[in-house]
Amino acid sequence: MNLTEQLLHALKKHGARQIFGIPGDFALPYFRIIEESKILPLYTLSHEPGVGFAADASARINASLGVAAVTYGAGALNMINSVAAAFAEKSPLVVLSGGPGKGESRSGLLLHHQAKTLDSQFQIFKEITCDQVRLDDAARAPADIARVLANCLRHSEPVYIEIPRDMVAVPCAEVIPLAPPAVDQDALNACVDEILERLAQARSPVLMAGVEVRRYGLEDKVATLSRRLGLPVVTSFMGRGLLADQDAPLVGTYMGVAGFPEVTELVENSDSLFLLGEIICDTNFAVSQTKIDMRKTIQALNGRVNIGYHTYADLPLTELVACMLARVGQVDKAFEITPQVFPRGLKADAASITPTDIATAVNDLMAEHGKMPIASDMGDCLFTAMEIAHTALVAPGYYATMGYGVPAGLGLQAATGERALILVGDGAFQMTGWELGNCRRYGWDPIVLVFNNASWEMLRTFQPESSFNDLGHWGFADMAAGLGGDGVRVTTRAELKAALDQAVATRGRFQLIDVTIPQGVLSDTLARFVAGVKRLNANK
Ligand code: S1T
Ligand code: MG
Repeated sequence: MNLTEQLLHALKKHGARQIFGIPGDFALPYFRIIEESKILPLYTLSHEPGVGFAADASARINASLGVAAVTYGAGALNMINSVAAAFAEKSPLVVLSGGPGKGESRSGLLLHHQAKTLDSQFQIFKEITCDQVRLDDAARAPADIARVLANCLRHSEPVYIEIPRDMVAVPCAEVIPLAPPAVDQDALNACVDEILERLAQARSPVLMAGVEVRRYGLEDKVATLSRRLGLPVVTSFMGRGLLADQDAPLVGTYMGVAGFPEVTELVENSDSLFLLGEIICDTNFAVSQTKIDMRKTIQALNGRVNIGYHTYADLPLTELVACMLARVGQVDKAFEITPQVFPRGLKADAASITPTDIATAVNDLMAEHGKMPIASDMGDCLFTAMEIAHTALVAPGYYATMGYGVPAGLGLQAATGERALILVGDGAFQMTGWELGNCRRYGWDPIVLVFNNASWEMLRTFQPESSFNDLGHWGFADMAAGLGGDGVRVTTRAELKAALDQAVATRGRFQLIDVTIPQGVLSDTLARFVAGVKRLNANK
């Protein structure tokens, strides 16, 4: 077998289920092998940021590797932001890039797509990946690929694999996956003893499930652990959607001053907050009413456990959860929680539409037709998602890049076969919404809700005096047919309900609902967030 085929088999063995990509002349040779070998299905999209976002979403929704295949230079460097988002949010994304062959650097000519040096791209990707390799030696390639893919899964962070175009068809041995490193059982048991003791002594312990719980495929185990320990569970803003399909005592999403009061009170009054796989970042904790004393928390992240002022190193989350589960017996504790209540019963009248009306309409829709997984972009649409009943959600809740929503919804349907509900603002749709034009080729049919307030509204809330936030109204509904879908513009709540009913009844074509939202009208959640941030800033 050749080097590319061995790489593809290795990707599949490590959990990859499809590849998203855009070729170029440095990539044509390996793309041909991808297509002809049929080892993994290939979906080409229209712009590399979308390729990265779709591959990232496929990794998150399946808790496995996502694969983004691009050409050298113009392709790979065009995807930097998507890979940075995956790195920041611990998504195991594999970047495959074509590259110049060995002899090409000796021509004495500068190569097209070359930035500074031929090695610049490799160096740039070092900053946003946990491991990298250039496959320029077939003898070393199997071990290099095994190491890089093992690190991608172990750290749940992107990796970079450059395939020189003169190496793609070179004979190559099989890639043997590496066994995970041994864990110090004494340290693991001591750590679990200490955690269980702290939780048992606490008056009001709370478990906050973070993204690593999903990345390592631990949601069902964590749900069981929380029931056995009698721990109410919350998620952070970034962790929204976690445990949605599990039997867990899930209270809701913590957003400090912007969140639901009963969740804020539970978290900020806890005397033992167990942060399981949670990234300690500003979008998750900056809006705390009372500064959470991180020293009183138990933090398990990145293979380390911090308790008070000491750290247990090299304890993978998977091992920690398994060891705790083995200790907590077989019986669930009986205890009550007050789960977050979500808006229901949209008045289908002639009133204009607010983002919270959209959440209400979606809650009604899911109550009638069943849950849909959601892909959300950054903007008020993501704050509105906090008002939608718990369901699987992929969104850039920490790195906060725009452009994620539509490609991520396509990646979600490619990876699971499930129809996605996509939430996206008009500004973000201008960036990557056109990827919808690829749905027809692949039979994808998401329902797309465009929050069209003709504005970069999140920015206007913080700087209302700037007119550059005015975008003017784009008629996205009119553009849908040309892209192979159906589009409708709605301006009243009655029209919104009718459009959603029509969309859910129509399969095989994407359904775009261009929702006109009066400028300055925010979701209840974003309004609380903005007021809270302004209040916190005023008190600094
Ligand atoms: N460019 C990219 C790729 N991502 C970003 N997050 C930004 C710029 C900055 C930015 C925001 S929110 C926002 C911008 C430009 C406006 C979003 O507009 P739209 O999609 O219409 O949503 P809404 O009207 O609901 O705000 C964040 C704060 O950095
Ligand atoms: Mg907008």
